[in-house]
Amino acid sequence: MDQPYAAVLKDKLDAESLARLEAIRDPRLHAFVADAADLCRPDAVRVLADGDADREYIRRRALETGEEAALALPGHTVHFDGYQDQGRDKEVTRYLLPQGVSLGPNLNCTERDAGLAEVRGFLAGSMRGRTMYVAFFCLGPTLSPFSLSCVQVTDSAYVVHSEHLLYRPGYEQFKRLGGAGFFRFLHSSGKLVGTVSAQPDKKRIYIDILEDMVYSVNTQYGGNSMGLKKLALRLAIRKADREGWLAEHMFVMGVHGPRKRVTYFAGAFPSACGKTSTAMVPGETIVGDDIAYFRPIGGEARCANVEAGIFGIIQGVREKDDPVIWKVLTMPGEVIFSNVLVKDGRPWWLDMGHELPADGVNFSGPWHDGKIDKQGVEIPPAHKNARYTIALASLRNLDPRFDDPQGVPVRGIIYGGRDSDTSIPVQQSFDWTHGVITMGAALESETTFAVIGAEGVRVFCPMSNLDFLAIPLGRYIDNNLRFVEGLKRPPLVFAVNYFQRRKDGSWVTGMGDKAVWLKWMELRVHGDVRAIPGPTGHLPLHADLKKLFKKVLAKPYTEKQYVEQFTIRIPENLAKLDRVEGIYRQDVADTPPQVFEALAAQRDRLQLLRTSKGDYVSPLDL
Ligand code: SPV
Ligand code: MN
Repeated sequence: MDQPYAAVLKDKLDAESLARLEAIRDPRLHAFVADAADLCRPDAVRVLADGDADREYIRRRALETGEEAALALPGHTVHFDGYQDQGRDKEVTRYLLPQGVSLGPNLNCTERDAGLAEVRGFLAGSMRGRTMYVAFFCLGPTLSPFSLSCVQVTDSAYVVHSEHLLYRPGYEQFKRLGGAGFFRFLHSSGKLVGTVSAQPDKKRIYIDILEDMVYSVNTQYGGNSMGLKKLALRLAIRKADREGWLAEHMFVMGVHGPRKRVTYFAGAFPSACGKTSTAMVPGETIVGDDIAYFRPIGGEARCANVEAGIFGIIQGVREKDDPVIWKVLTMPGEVIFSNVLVKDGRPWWLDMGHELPADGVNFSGPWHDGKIDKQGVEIPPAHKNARYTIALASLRNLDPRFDDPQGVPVRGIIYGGRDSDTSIPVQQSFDWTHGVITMGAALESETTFAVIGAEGVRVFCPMSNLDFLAIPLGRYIDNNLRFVEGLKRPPLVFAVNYFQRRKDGSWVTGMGDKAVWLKWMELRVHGDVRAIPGPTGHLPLHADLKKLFKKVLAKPYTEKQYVEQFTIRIPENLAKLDRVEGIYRQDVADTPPQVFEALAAQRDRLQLLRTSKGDYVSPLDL
């Protein structure tokens, strides 16, 4: 080990940890760990290897530090984040911008030197009295073209425990490859009251794009503290841009068609808009629910789940609608519940299909019905963004190819947002470019609780990935457009909308109907059903949906329902085109010209149809 690091590390590491670090022959890694220790001043540094002993050690530490508490069922624990730390915090998540680099006005940036000084100032001495853990992971399957090495340094056993469930082990990979282009994450809990941040105003998540490194401090919420999740996605988007692949906010799943056919789809939905529940639709198989990398391999679009677990929203998980998850959450096995209500050692969450206790412990501390916070706002029994963390291995619907080093071949991409009044439940684009632009780049969605801020506001949400973009938006769209160059068979592109409402606010489609849309898309991939060309894409035929509703859900599906759901709302669609085009014209200097062309062509088709058929056009009149 190089001399300058040796002194710092020898002082803090026991012999085993030192040997483990030295076994990775990469001076950048040694420098990173030494710098973190020197800056944060932990009492001890523990370097973790792959394997059960260290996993068990971390589980124990999370209980000893009080970051997690045991629940009644074996393997179940609960973790609470601070009252103001219940979701990703966009405002304080920033790119450190080196001189001369611009990421466009859609991305939150801060000048690099000032940002580094600020965040390192908050980190200085922040681990006194604690142990600093050094943990190694692999994003994507190991020994695969998708593999990406990451090292997480943190003083939170909860963070490491979560990552043990959510990611593949990476220590052996580091030993084999050295760091080779690895990502580094430094998280410190900061000053605490109990187990949550004492200084929420000093919460910072700063992404150093020059160094492939992220700093996070004074936060516990997983989406802010776990480097491997959305912070790694940001770095991966930059790496993908450099290397010619894609890093997306997408689930991956196998949809099961006729004669045992399995067709793989990837789908981008904003947070809390049905991504996990789509990937978990009964009868299908899940590869992943949140982040996927895409590579062209052998002339095919292939993709891999970056993760090995689920950090899922627990609100609304019910025995009847989500039998697979329900079972995992109610049987012994390793589960971390976060920000639920706990009463008598049992976790309770919103909309679980059971009446909740009138008191217990939640993210506000001891809680009782009617408890109000400092602003006089009533505190719900559990937070809407309460979550469960589990390994995918605990799911009985796990797709057998989930760990395939070559990924799975993707035949369809699905874009979906929370849209109460504009788009129809399912449609297929005319081609890749039309889909990427009018369904992906033009995606809008109403905001949810997954991000701190107001809910229900319609926002621009390209590819459901805007929150994580780390390159200028136009460039990212261009990468998506060009991804299929040279592919023998580009995936088909679809758009879905589960959130259409009537004027009185009631839902137009049923919660479980997505199972039918998936089967229809699967049949379209193989050319097994016809479709009706409309102004915004190809629509399903009533007869095909009717058959599928009967077969998949044993439900009738009337022509009246079909007409209500699939009527093209021309004024709403035109207004959306105006909004989206306005954003690209005003804010996105590097918008590829195809975007304007595709939006204009869509406008022309809608206007032409309006001239002959009026504002609202039934699919039967197309
Ligand atoms: C999301 O919000 O999209 C999530 C959870 O998947 S988080 O880790 O907060 O990003
Ligand atoms: Mn997500």
